[in-house]
Amino acid sequence: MSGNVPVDPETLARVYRSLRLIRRTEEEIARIYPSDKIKSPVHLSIGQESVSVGVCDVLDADDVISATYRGHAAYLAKGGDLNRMMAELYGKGTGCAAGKAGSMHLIDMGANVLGMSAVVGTTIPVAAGYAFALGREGKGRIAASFFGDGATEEGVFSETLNFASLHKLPILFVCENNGFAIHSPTSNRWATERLCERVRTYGIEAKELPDDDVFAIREAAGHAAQAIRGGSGPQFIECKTYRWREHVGPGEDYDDGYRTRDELEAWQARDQVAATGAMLDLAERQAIDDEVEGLIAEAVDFAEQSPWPEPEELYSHVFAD
Ligand SMILES: Cc1ncc(C[n+]2csc(CCOP(=O)(O)OP(=O)(O)O)c2C)c(N)n1
Repeated sequence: MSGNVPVDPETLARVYRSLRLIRRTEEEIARIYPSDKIKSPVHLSIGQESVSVGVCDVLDADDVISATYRGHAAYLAKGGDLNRMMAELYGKGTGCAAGKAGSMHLIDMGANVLGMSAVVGTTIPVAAGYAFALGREGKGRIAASFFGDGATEEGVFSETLNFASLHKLPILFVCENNGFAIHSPTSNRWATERLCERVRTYGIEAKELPDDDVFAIREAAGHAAQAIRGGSGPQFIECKTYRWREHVGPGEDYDDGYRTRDELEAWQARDQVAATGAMLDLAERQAIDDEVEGLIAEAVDFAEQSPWPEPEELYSHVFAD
């Protein structure tokens, strides 16, 4: 790993467990996907896990997050229920959205994970609205909103930054800059790469992290969260990261001509799951790996054994009760 952030053994084990759970869950999703048991498109975060894990590790249980259709990592890092996530991907009635929404629309309000959306940028103002309510509540809770580099091109991104700064909302904006919106690199889409500079014009402190070092992300998020709790208003971090798999689906796309395998290999060489695992004592690491495999096997079994939604469920959740 590139960072030199000191870390205590408990944090290391907790961070590794979270990274490993997300990586192995998504690898299992990719393995199952061709069987057609998973009924929704999947946008995998493999390679990007450290952003969700580094940020969520400094949040409290009653803090709130929003994320996107590429949301397995944030959902799990915040403590979303794995069984109900897997059942949701299978379209089963026990899923976290009752089997009606699939991978792109995960939600677990018990873990303070707000509903995700397939529509780029839309969960940013939702998180700000929630942060507005948290500010009025006055209990020191904060919101964190995860989104991709592509989402920063949506008008609602700028509108939300302005509103959040004006009203000093308790919100941490987290841009997962994986360099691409589907197949378009930021260099083809952005007049300048200086995203943080643009954000600062709204009066928001912004920090750019050059790579996906999980402990550097965790440290930056920790400082930002502390400032927000102290009344600073919104904070912004941009984390450079890399999506290892195709935009949507379980496979790779290095033959599509928009990026090279060399680029991937540079990121894989600093894989945060492997790097944090290598810092652990072998027996402790094995115990975590075994626990993670058990949880994933249980979740797959739960999804497979769960019933389909009842036909009469079709009309529930359409309007608020
Ligand atoms: C409003 C809107 N415009 C376009 C799309 C099509 N679309 C789906 S994903 C995507 C790319 C978004 O890229 P980014 O925000 O960087 O997130 P990433 O997929 O890299 O995680 C686009 C353009 C959409 N879903 N919603």
